Amino acid sequence: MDRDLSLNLARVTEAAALSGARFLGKGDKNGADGAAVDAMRRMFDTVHIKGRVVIGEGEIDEAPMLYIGEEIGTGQRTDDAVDIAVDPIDGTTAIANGMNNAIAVVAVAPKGCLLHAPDVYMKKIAAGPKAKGVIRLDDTVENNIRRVSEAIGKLPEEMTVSVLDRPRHDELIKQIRATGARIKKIKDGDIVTAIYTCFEESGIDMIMGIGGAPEGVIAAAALKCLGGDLQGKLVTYDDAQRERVEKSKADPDKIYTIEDLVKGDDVIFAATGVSNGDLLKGVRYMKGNKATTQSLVLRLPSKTVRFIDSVHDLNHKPEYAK
Ligand code: VTB
Ligand code: MG
Ligand code: MG
Repeated sequence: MDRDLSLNLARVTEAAALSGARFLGKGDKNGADGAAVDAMRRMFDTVHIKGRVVIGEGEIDEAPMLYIGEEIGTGQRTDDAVDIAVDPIDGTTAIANGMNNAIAVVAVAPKGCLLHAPDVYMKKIAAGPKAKGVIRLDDTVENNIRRVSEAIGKLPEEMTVSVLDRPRHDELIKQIRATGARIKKIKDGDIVTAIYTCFEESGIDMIMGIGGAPEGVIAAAALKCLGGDLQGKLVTYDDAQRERVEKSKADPDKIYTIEDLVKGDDVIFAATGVSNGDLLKGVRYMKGNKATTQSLVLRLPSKTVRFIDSVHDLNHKPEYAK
């Protein structure tokens, strides 16, 4: 893929963040999502790719934009036939409640390289580069923590495992505690939290537990660029979810490695903070009708980790001005 696509993807996530951030603390989850989707879609219309959404806002009948299968981009560079995974806001509940860790995010890879994960759940385990190759979803929590502990040179007591704060994780939390490892519960945002495992200064060494399956593929794209590791297995709780898995080509029994989730040697990932997080600052509105954003852009072929700080003059971008 054209490496200059990176900057355009940053524009796409910046647009979603600038629009979604207006809703911080407003108690309007759907409003935030709608604004971010709309802004992301409009910015994609200016990008010279021939893209297809493989992970998006839902099926065609339930999502007006960025639905699965939607053709995206100007189509001008047909050599760049790409698959696109989007989450215009991961953390809409966080935005609605004025809480941390919401991001706007996209991952783009050559056609056929991203797992077309159905909108169900995924049991996940992820860790940073030093622990690459030692995590195994089919092994016990205790064994995984022990192996990661040895790989990263920290005692379990010195490690922090991040887990989504959900009743379904009560047993997992007990098992993690039994190893001595510390736990950081998160309300939302398991994409950005998986990314934290690749930045030692974040203090997060692993993530474990069940989150969204689409989020698992997007996180895998980032972790592959960052040299980290992730495995996932689909989880369903009701018939509707089982039907979605059946309709997809995904295998409900397979443990997907990071290479299965994101195939090949080319992927570009971009994320912009919507609300503040430990890696990316959220959108800030400044006097003089300006706003700042902070984005992370990753490109697998070069392994470049790029942070982009932008100041947006909203006088020149009336669509984001209030
Ligand atoms: C997680 C979380 C996401 O969905 O993937 C979660 O990281 C899973 O769904 O930020 P439940 O909320 O039903 O547990 C999100 O909260 C939203 O996409
Ligand atoms: Mg999400
Ligand atoms: Mg979302």
